[in-house]
Amino acid sequence: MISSASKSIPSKIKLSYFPFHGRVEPIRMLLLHKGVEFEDDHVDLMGWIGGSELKQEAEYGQLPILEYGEKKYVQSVAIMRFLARQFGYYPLDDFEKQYEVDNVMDSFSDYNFGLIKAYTATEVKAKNEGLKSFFSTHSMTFFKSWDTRIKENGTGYAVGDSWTAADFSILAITHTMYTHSHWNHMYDNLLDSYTTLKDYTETRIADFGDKLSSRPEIPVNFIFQKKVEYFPEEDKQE
Ligand SMILES: N[C@@H](CCC(=O)N[C@@H](CS)C(=O)NCC(=O)O)C(=O)O
Repeated sequence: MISSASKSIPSKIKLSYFPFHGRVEPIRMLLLHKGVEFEDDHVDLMGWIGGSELKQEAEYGQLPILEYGEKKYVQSVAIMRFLARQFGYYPLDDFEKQYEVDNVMDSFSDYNFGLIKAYTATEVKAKNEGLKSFFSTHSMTFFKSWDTRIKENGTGYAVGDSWTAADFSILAITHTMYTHSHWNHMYDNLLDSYTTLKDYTETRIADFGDKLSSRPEIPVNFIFQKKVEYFPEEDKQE
């Protein structure tokens, strides 16, 4: 059992980010799982690019921004750790377990970097190569590692025997395989080779009840705002 640092929850919690999963989905999941009321503020991307007031004011000129009581917090992983400590999802006095949780939180960022790299190619053939590599190699590498971790931990959680920030980091990715296959058919059956990870995802997501499924759907990232297809015909051309 992991104890939390503080029980006092401010009346104002506002999480500002663009209207997609991106870096913020584990943070949203943590707050939803805990049942903490927060404003899920979806910032207009075009306004932001146009130099909105929020962009001018944001430390480092980036999102996400968490308003927590009177203070604003930035840097998604630092925010995640801050909230995890507050709400009992971070092992406060066990250095070894802290390392394990941090390891998985960092792997979430690396997974996402691969996604961005694959989708930012503009030329079709290059994008096809990127997509294939993202789904067949990059994703599999991370799924295999998470599958092994969960199997070896043997408790149904990523670290220790209860929910930690590591679980939200993994589930923010694997839950997508179930919810977004209509956006991108390449998500279909992607978890099938990793049965521990698949079972874990289904079990842990069930713990949320309807907290996740009752939200309005948002895309995985800005590139997924419309259906993304792999173009096999283009791939055949030299
Ligand atoms: N290390 C930062 C990176 C933040 C970041 O790159 N945010 C992107 C969105 S994912 C952003 O604000 N892009 C718009 C901009 O830089 O103007 C974090 O993890 O919060």
